[in-house]
Amino acid sequence: MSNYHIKHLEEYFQVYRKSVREPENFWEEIAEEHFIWRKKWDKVLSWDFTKPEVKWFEGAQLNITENCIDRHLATRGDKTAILFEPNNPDEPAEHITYKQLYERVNKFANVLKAQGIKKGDRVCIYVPMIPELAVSMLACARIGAIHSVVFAGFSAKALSTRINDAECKMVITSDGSYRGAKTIDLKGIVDDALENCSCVETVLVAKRINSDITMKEGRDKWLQPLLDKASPKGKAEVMNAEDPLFILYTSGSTGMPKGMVHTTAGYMVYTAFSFKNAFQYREKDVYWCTADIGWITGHSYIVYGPLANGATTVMFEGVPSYPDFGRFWQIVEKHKVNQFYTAPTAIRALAKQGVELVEKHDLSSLKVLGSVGEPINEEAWHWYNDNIGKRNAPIIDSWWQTETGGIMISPIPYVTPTKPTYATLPFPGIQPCLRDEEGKELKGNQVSGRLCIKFPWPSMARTIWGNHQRYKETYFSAFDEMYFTGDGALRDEVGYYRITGRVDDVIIVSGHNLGTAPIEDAVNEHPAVVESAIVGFPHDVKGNALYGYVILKDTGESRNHDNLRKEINQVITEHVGPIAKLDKIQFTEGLPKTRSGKIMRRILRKIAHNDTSNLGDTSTLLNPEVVESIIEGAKDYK
Ligand code: 6R9
Repeated sequence: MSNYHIKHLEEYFQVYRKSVREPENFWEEIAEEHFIWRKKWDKVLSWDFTKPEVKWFEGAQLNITENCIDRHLATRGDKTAILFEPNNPDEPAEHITYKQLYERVNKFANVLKAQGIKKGDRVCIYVPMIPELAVSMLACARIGAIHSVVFAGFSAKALSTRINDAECKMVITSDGSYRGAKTIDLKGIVDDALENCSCVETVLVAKRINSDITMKEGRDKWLQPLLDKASPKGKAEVMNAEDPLFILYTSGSTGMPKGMVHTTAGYMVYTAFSFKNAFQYREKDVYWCTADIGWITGHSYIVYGPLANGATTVMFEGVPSYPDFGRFWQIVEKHKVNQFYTAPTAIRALAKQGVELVEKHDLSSLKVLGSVGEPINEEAWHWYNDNIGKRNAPIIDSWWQTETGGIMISPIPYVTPTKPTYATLPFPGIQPCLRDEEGKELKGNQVSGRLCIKFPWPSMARTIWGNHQRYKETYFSAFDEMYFTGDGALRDEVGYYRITGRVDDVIIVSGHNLGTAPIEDAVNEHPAVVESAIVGFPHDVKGNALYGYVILKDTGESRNHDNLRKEINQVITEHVGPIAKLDKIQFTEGLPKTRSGKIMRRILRKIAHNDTSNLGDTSTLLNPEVVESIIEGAKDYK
């Protein structure tokens, strides 16, 4: 039996049991067998959730880039590590071998050092999905600098907030970026952001779109000439197990984004282990995760997890709709992708386009399909299963968070039988539990409650940068001595988990606790509906009533909206019950979304409350323009 690579269900249960009964032995064996260390640990785990403080592999020394690059050179030097697929399909793809990656990372690391970056310094990376993004992260890790990647689509304001919070000494960026038919002036955004950031001394600029930009004397430097002069060799800095590897910001329900801090050894061990199992990666496979590296999904499952396994990982610069909505499938065919990992929002957008664009392409290489980021509704699950996997590639609906660092609850493909909309079973080492509102643990099956994790796992975030108190309050105060996820979940009759959505989305209508997620699922069942979002608004009698924002399919024919409203409420009555009927239904062209596809309910709630005076920073949205049109449309519902 191998603890590292699970191959059938019986083995999963054995491995899982061991991981719970003897967690330290379990992780120690994996760490011993599958990684290289400069020095082994003195203690596998020490933890105290009251402080909270968690340490994995204390006393160990290592460098994550030696595990992701150097150790593969002897056996996989000429294997493609990063397969870069440009925005423009006519531009050739770039195959970066492990040997080339070694040289590029060393050169970059040497440039960072020459520019005065030292172990522990923070470096902000604001780079589009081009190889320099992954290379610069690895270069930071190689010299022990802490990277803080900010999604290169965020506004100057969002960028400056993050740079200042982490007190970054350097920003790495590019002249601009391609996004479908558009170009974005990234350097201009950086210039605006830096008006408010006195901590930044140096800006390194990669050339991507050859635009005319201004370089600030003494601060801004073109990257390529520096790289050209740098040595392709270099020793990796020796890091302690608990030294921070990176900071990644995630938005809270209120206030400042939270800079989640991930540390070195535990993050490496868990992302590598979970990658191997969640995707059943085999040596010759080509793996593709469509996320942007600016999100945790990209950090863990484009860069660190795959490279720690010596995998070939695709990095796609563009968007699913360019040059047309068949682009994803064209790339799968072109590179014979074996594992494909994307988000429900992308699946729904592509499903809306019909199957003609799918059928043009040979997708027979696909062995595993993944979903992450939000609950996947039944319709999308079946579309993905039928049309992309041809019912031959299991779907792993993987639940996890920026804070958890790696996949927590997910089927293991070809091992765990899947069930639509269920994330199924916890990964080895992960001990989920459900609690009711009073904090009582709900034992047994067929229960639903708040999802908590009761035992530490190696890749959990250790703190919020500069604000440990907030870390404690957000994650360890709702329930005694447990990590609280903020999500609700149910456990079915066989112990499978289904994530039902954020519990902050619970609305109390006439004394009934209604989760918005199941009502949205019901609305989405209506054949005319693409997507919906439900929020509460104050009601004289019921306390709260429900307000639904609904996107309709574009069928070309006009339908009577009042009839549609009746039909939608009929579907809700059938699926959830009459208590969940919507008082107001506003048809809209779009819903405000974060870049990772999550609906910004905070904004919708304010609009439903008729309080649009202070909507907060909407510039980080994927589609800020939609907010105005929803406010306009809402005027008909007063
Ligand atoms: C990896 C990532 C975390 C939140 C999480 C939950 C939602 C993610 C999900 C899912 C249902 C899944 N979420 N995966 N909900 N099923 N398979 O997305 O991290 O951006 O921090 O978001 O996303 O609500 O709490 P992050």
